Amino acid sequence: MVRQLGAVLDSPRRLTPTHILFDSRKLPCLVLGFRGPASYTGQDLVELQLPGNPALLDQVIHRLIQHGARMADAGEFTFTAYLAGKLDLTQAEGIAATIHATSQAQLQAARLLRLGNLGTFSHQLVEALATALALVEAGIDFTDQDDVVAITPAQLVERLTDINKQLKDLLANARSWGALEALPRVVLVGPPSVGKSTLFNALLGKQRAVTHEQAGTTRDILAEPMLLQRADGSKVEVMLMDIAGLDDARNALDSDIQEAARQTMDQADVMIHLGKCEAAEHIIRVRPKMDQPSKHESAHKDVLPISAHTGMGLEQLKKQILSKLGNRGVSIAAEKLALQPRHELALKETCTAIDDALTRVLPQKNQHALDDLELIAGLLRDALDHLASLGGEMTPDDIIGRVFATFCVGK
Ligand SMILES: Nc1nc2c(ncn2[C@@H]2O[C@H](COP(=O)(O)OP(=O)(O)OP(=O)(O)O)[C@@H](O)[C@H]2O)c(=O)[nH]1
Ligand SMILES: [Mg+2]
Repeated sequence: MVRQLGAVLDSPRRLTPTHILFDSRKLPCLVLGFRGPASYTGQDLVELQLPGNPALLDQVIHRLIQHGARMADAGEFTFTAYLAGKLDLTQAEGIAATIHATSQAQLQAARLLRLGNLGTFSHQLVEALATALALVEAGIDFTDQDDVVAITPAQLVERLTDINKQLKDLLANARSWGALEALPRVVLVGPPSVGKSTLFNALLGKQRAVTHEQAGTTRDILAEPMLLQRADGSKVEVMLMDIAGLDDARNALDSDIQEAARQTMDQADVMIHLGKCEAAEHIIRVRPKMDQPSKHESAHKDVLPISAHTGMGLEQLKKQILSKLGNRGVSIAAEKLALQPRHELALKETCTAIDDALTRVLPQKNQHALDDLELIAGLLRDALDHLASLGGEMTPDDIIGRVFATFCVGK
């Protein structure tokens, strides 16, 4: 087997069919080799592709461990790739965020991190800031040669202002990761059996909730991300929620179920009400099951007639949800960076340190040479430390540890 693996590395990136001998049974196996440094971690890598039976995989892993292999730690593959310079810290965070993403918006934001958008941005500014610092430090070394000025105060102001503007623009234009986690909630509300869960499924386009003619089918809170398309083609994501029908509680279980339903209603950004209710700013009133011969003559003009069975009125309902949401939906169309708290902190601290340096340099703007060189250099070094911690060019070990601790085993 080991000899075979060596051969696989000689013709990398090609699937080689083989088998593993297991207690005289032959287990089919495809082997894929990656010769370092052209691999994920930069090392020589061999991937085994086996029939996806968990018990079988356990046996193979056990056998490999008996022959000297070991399990990877959480995030070890990506950490090794990071150490080999294959990706920067923000890209590693993008991979962790992809693994944990629960919505389209999070997947999209994770993709931008993974592609290195934030890393490339910070790397360019690290270069610019390091150059400015080097020029200031050159002044410290040549203080006795008055006519030699590595950088004039005016030039330094210009460079620092430019860097600060780029940082502040990014902070102003990016959104925070927390906003992605808190998708606006659109809650389906009404009496039992009115058709909430059927509408939930119809809006999602999949059978997510159990539906039944019997009242009291839904007992728990169901939540599922839903994509809506605006008139301009951009997409927004909301969390669609289905709850138990509102009813009088007959026992302790009922009252817990009703309490959970009411709490969910309290947190709703938009409510779709399928029963009788008072009008309110965030409520869309619908009249369900319009495909059935109706007992009532016609619905009130503010009540949208729909049928989850035929799809009638559902497009109008989606439009109404969008208009009630205004700009609260989480947009996923824009190639907009989302910043995790660590990123925001590092960017803000960089700005603060540069602002402090500028406060020192600005009054000297018309001078030929800089005063307070050591102090200014110190502030710029602070700024550089914060900025370089973003991509991991200079990062205390505890930050690196925290980033990789969020991975699951084997990634
Ligand atoms: N004809 C017709 N029947 C519908 C429609 N929507 C739901 N139903 C039926 O109404 C019954 C109740 O539907 P559910 O979606 O389970 O109702 P619910 O409001 O979620 O009920 P609870 O979870 O018990 O509160 C089921 O038999 C559905 O098939 C519709 O648009 N047209
Ligand atoms: Mg239901």
